[in-house]
Amino acid sequence: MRLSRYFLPVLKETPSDAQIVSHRLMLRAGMIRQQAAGIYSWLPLGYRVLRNIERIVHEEQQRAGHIPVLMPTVQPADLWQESGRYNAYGPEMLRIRDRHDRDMLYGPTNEEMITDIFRTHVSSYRDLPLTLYHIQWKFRDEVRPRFGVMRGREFLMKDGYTFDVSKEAALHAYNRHLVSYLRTYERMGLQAIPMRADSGPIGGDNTHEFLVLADTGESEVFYDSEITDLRFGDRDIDYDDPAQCRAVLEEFTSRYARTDETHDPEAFARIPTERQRTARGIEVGQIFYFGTKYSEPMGAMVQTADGIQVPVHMGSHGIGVSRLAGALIEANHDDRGIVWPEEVAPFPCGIVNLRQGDGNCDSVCEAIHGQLSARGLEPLYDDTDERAGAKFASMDLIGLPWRITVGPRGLKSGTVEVTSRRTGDSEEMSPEAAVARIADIYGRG
Ligand code: P5A
Repeated sequence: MRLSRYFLPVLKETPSDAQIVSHRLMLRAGMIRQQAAGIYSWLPLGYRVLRNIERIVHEEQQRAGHIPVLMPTVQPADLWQESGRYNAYGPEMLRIRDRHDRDMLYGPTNEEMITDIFRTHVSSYRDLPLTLYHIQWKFRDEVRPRFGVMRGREFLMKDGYTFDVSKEAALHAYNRHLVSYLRTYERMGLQAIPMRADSGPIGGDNTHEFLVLADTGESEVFYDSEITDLRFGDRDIDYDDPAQCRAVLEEFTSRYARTDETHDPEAFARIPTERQRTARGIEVGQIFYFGTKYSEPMGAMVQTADGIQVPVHMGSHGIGVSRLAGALIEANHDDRGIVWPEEVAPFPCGIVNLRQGDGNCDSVCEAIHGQLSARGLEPLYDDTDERAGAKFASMDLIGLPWRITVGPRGLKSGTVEVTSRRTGDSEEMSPEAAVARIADIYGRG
């Protein structure tokens, strides 16, 4: 992508209304534009990041055997009247009336709708277990939308729903989700710690939130410091094996880690003092087992192997997809801007031409651009007439993991410079070696 033809409205000034660094950087890097309180447009650079986050979430969901669907954003109120949540949900729900005076709503979550789909099409234990998920926009009329996409009113969520014939089977689905979430966040370069939490309006008493530690997080959390040493890594887990999933859950949830809603000061005090930690965290996901809370009132029944009709056991599992864009920046930035982890970066690398219009510089940049693009690694090529300092500042701000700098001085000896955004380390090499290096980093060598 040539910057001269792209749409990257970076801001020189720091926006005064943005209180946290990720919000400031998203505005300055031209990733988002606020359209109303808590409602954002995703500009090209932000949209690329959002799509990358979505892609990882999709891949990891499907790896765990979950099936993608797409439900609408607007829902009829009757489903929510059936479950009893229409009144219970309160002013956070955006209620809409259509031209026929029918009560509708912009979905804050989809337990009711998926239960309706299930009861229409499934009636036997033979069709279970089943997990359906989608990645769809939600609306919650939050009292205090703030921090940009972190607490929006309209936001993108991955929400998955599990259906099982028994509590035991449903708990396997819960454990499997916990494992797949650990893997999902780690792939994005994030450490998200499962913590015992409160279930709020979703219901049930089996729930964990996933928290990314950050000073700007909205949740206060208490944990045993040993927990931050745990890594999921590249374990090869059989998601269909309840014992393997349970073992991972036990490993990651046996130490004390709780949000303030479930904090137990006495239990916390029993951890050796030097391991007690109080911090703030960003909730990037939450999983719930709530049994028959929706299936019972909505009549979602299945026949068991013994021929008995029982309400199906359900759970729901959410990932804050748009919030993750902010959380990733909170966890990956320095005083010059964003430092994207490679998996989610909007472009794998940038090319800076230090002397636009110089035949040699231009043709080397074009060649690198073409060769990387041909390998599926489309770079962002700054082919504008800006001075070098401004080009470097913009590249640092938008945080592409790698930069290839092409200038007349280096080309005299046949080299370009490859620089890591994270470490700042630079290395000179031939243009061909630079392409090979980037391809190698991204596994396209
Ligand atoms: C689980 C999936 C649910 O809604 N029903 C379907 C369950 N859970 S949740 O915890 O309420 O939300 C899931 C995740 O969505 C993100 N999130 C938000 N992101 C941005 N702005 C908001 N206002 C917002 N509210 C929730 C969080 O990451 C949360 O964990």
